[in-house]
Amino acid sequence: MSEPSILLEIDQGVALLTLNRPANLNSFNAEMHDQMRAALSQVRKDASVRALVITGSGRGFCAGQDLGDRNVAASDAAPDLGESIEKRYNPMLRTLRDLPLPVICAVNGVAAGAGANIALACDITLAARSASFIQAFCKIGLIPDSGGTWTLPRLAGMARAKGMALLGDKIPAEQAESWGMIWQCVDDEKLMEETMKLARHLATQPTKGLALIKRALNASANNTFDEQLDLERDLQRLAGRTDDYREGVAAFMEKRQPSFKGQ
Ligand code: T3D
Repeated sequence: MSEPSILLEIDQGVALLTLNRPANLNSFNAEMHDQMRAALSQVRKDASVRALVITGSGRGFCAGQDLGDRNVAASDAAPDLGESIEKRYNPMLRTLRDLPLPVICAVNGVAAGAGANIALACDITLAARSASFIQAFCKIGLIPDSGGTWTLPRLAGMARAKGMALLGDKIPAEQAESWGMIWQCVDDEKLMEETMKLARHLATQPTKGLALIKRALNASANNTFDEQLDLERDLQRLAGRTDDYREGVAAFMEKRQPSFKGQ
């Protein structure tokens, strides 16, 4: 039996999802997309999961689409990439963005094409010092997808977004950190230790509140200040009704550590 393309382990409130086609730098083929969809669905349905970590096996994080599946003869019809994006990439990106829990990405090596933009779409992205980000699309005549044309200018600014997208240069992890594209660059040998420490911490926090924070910040990109104030009012109303908010206030008043249940 062949190795699964996606590995999923759930322990102590943390789901660890590993992209697992190392011989192809964890690039996505149809089977891997199917397994990814199933794994994300499992994470969404499992109420015990309070943080998700995504990483890659082997020396790369993800090289985007498996180009072996796109190598058509000159006489054959062009593949419908719009359909691939509509049915596979966009649902994955929407799920990552909408999951009501923190999604942490541990970029263990090169992240290219859709692989780079999956990493940048996560809520908190850490990268090994030896990792890099490449908007490889322009080198094969494509445009950045998986949210890249939305994410890049917002994270790095338009000048850098255009430079990265039009040139396809390799951006080392330290530069990605200094440009504000990722949360933190860490030494290679510490990447998983640091990532899991962060994920385990987040898995003990007020999950519903964290989900509302994520929702508010994601919405801010398209809202006016006034609209955002209204959204904060509505989401704070929801946050104020959670058990964890009650517990947070009680623990503060009683000068003890809170015990959040994610409810
Ligand atoms: O098609 C649609 O559905 C639309 C959606 C598109 C989304 C996209 O992601 S399009 C962009 C696709 N990705 C790329 O263009 C990146 C291609 N890869 C590279 O440019 C380089 O591999 C890297 C810069 C990422 C890494 O370079 P390097 O020198 O460290 O490694 P390598 O030797 O190029 O790759 C190692 C192996 O992985 C190699 O296989 P081999 O020779 O050892 O048998 C290479 O062919 C394979 N590999 C790397 N990327 C892909 C891949 N195989 C298939 N598809 C890949 N994308």
